[in-house]
Amino acid sequence: MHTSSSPRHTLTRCLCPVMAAVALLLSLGFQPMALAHDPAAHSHASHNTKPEQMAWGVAGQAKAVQRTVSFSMDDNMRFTPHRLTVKLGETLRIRVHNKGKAMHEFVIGTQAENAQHAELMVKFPNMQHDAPYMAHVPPGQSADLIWTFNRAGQFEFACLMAGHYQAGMVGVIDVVDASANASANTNDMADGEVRRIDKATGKITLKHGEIKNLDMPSMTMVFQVKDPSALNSLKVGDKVKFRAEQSGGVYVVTTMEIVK
Ligand SMILES: [Cu+2]
Repeated sequence: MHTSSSPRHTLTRCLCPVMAAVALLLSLGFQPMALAHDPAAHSHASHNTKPEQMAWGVAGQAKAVQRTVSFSMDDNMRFTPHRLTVKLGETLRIRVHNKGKAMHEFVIGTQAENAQHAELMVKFPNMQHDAPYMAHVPPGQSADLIWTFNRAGQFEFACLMAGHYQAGMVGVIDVVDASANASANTNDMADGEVRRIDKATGKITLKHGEIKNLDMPSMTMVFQVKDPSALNSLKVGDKVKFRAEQSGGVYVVTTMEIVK
């Protein structure tokens, strides 16, 4: 385990002396345009002096690690555990062990990004990628990732080896903004009455009162439910308090409780 910190941390990942020199010059303030290189000849992510902000967080530094979480991967195409909850802003060391006889990997991303990437891996099974949010782990070996979860939301970790994602080798990461939840309990809960429940698609129809945080007046409408298992304890006619957010053009119920 190395404990070097940035900007050298990113340089140590780089095996290409040209790009290492470029990265060093950049870190000293040189302008990138003054240096010619062929970007196609290199993988991208590990060559930046500053880690790239992704929708699901940013590469973390060893000295910032707050806790270590461990996962195992196996040839049944499963991660154990398959769920991870993180506080917004936390930096984790993610230790991944491959118990199987096949190559597996652990790639953090949005659901959309992983699904698209998984499809490409089926089409081009020999593609190799390298980025700070992924680890390729040969059979019997372990690898570490250090990641800072500085974006709230629901993300995935997935194995994108050809066919593995499609076989269900995927898990869920919830990055929770504790301050947002605290305020949800006081101000931002709207009143609703359940009109329709669709467990198959994880949707609920609510006749609701004003939703202040969305600036939306009373109406009856369909919401996506962030945790569809919440629908199991509901029935039509139940009165609820809920919080809804807009996410990618969809209205999502993020918190919901039954009012007695
Ligand atoms: Cu796999």
